[in-house]
Amino acid sequence: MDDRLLTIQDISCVGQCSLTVALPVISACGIETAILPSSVLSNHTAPGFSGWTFTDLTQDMPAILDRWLKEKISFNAFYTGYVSKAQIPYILEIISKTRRDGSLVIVDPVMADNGKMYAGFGEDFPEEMKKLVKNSDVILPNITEASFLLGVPYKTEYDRTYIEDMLKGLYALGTKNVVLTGVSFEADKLGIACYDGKKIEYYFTEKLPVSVHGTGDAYSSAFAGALLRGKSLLESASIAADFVVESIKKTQGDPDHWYGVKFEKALPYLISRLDK
Ligand code: PXL
Repeated sequence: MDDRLLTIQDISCVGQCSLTVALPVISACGIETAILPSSVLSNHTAPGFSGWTFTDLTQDMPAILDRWLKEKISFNAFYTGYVSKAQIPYILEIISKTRRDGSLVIVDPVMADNGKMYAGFGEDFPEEMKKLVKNSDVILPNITEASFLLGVPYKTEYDRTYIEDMLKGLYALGTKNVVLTGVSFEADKLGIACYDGKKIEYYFTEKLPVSVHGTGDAYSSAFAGALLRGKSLLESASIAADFVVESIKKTQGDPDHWYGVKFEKALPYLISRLDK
């Protein structure tokens, strides 16, 4: 049976994040991508837009699962992103009832960045997210999300001990692999740290002097695509980091494109890396 991945996250109609990134990126990797929209927003909630519409789709989840079970639909990979607290029990049920043997569960615990929770996420969200983390094969938090999951202070200046304690703390939540994003020990380098319970590995790229919204979703989507294409954890994490750098380079210098990354222009690069 061919791979079939299910990604569960919101549709932000405009703004280049979540499903409007995951669907094209993972499909471009050659992987069949099914979607379960968690909510529909007119645009994302990050700074820049003055407001947004929000339609919660939790109530559709049981009926959709019911249909899928009647149709005998199954998945060998799951990738979850921006979801609400109330959706986590449904997501766990969907995974347990539609998973094929040996399926892969990738959890991006989307909730926060730059030391702050995103609009609409309560302080009790990390506790619920830990249930999804516990049932995952890989988690992809940024440092802010890791600090909320672990209840440790968020720092912008840190050393290896801070990062490596985080990796070990996250692993202890029950996941099998941790990929911590946004790690930087030198001003001009940005990267990731991976931990599989045995060894810690790092990968760094050049640090571009901009911060663009939606790079986390581009990262996790490319990571999921690469992992399903058979790349190792570190290779997938590295390819995804290079893809994000390429996407940011394609976006730089266009002030009209302040809301997200032009990842489309970097898809040929991503595909060429996967074919190597
Ligand atoms: O990229 C994370 C994300 C996803 N979805 C919505 C968001 C954000 C971050 O702000 O607002 C709706």
